[in-house]
Amino acid sequence: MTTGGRPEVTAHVALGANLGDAARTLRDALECLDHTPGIRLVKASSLYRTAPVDASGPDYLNAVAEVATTLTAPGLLAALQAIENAAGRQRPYRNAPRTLDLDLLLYGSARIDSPRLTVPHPRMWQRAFVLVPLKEIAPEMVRDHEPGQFAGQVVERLPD
Ligand code: PH2
Ligand code: MG
Ligand code: MG
Repeated sequence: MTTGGRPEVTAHVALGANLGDAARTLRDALECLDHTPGIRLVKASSLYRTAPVDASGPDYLNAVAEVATTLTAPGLLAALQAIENAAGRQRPYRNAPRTLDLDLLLYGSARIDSPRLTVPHPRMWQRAFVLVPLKEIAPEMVRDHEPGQFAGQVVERLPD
């Protein structure tokens, strides 16, 4: 909690990349998050190599971060998009291979359904590439959604 300002909210962010040096990009993005005013990195999962889901192209590297933020949810979304853009993110078509994808999964206990932002992320509970790293850092969040049910989705933890 900071004195005087907005109280901190715990939020969870999914990181993904499958173009370029994905490991470097994800590590840089974690650092960038921590250096963004109003965002403090609390925990980061390991990196995971994952097979593309509903997408073509190379395998992804994925991770999940827990942050504490004094930004509003739209403010946090804007900060995530700025970091994506700085990493050279292009959007030629839906689910195209990308240098960096930062998705807001959870913003405290908020439920948000606006044209630009849906929280909790509507597809997170079907995606082992989100739930396996989320379970590593916040097992209580996935208690009712065992990643074991995603037998067909290949997720391999990389050594640190
Ligand atoms: N992101 C997608 C679509 N498919 N598959 C994997 N393995 N990892 C991702 O991050 C991912 C995906 C859309 O954002
Ligand atoms: Mg995504
Ligand atoms: Mg995205």
